[in-house]
Amino acid sequence: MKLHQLVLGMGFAFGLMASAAAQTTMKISISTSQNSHQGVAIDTFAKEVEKRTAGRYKVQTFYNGALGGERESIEAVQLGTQELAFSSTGPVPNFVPESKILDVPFLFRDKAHARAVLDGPIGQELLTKFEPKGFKALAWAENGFRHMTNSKRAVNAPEDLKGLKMRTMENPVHIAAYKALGIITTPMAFPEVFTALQQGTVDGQENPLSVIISAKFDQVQKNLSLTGHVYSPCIFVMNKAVFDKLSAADKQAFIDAAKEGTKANRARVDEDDAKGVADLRGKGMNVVDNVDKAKFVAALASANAQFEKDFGKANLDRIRNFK
Ligand code: EAX
Repeated sequence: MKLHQLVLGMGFAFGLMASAAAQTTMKISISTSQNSHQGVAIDTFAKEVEKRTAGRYKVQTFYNGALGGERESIEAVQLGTQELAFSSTGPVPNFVPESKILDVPFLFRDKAHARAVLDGPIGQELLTKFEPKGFKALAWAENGFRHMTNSKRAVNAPEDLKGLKMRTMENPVHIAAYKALGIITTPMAFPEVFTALQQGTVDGQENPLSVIISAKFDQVQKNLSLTGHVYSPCIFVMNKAVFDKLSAADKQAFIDAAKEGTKANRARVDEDDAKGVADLRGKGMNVVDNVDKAKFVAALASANAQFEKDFGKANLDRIRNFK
């Protein structure tokens, strides 16, 4: 072997080693700020992926809808222009219709119930429904229970909602239910909501305390009612082709990293729920904390009858009765 062949050969071998050790960078995005329950979810995920793959994979984190709203991010993941996204289920039915059942109002009793369903067989089975659509759903996480805010009046009962123009997520289940409550629904992507509230394009919106606080909606909304009308799940989604190319061990690393992200996310939602009302009162919001939920449930009777038709009463009962 001539010297130049040896050098070439060594160079080739070295190149292979270098590429095996090379770092692959992926992107993940959220629509809320870094200092939020979604921020801790993706920051924890990124840190855990890096740790669990010995730095071979790095996850770059984007906040505040910097890569687009939730629908755009999920679409980018489906197309593969973005590897990962963390999103509420708001726009998910447009991609995976089976997820709709989770967006039914007053379906879950409390966070413990919702988390148990999502971590149990029902939630795990729903994760698999993402696969034929080009996603690997890594884990469920959450926004928490949604409450209503508006700039017009204190909302104590459904009759106070009549004629209020409220921004909703781009979610067919929410839209049908809120219409039944008398709300004038205006679906809109999250990054546009603050300005829409500020300019009065809409009177109100609904989101969990975690979102209301991190998005500073108290600056543009006077009234908060603790309606807790619907649980808002979130999900870690990954492009399926990208996931499928990982080694078995790396696949597990990504799933475990998402589970760690979920733990941090839920802990932060609990913290925000514990101190959120006092915090928002301190910032000048008028908070109605004794909403008559039975009246809201009653006002949703016709919408619920439709949901039972669409999703199957047995499927809804399976979730309602899950212990
Ligand atoms: O995921 O669009 C919404 O209201 C969501 O709750 C928000 O983007 C956080």
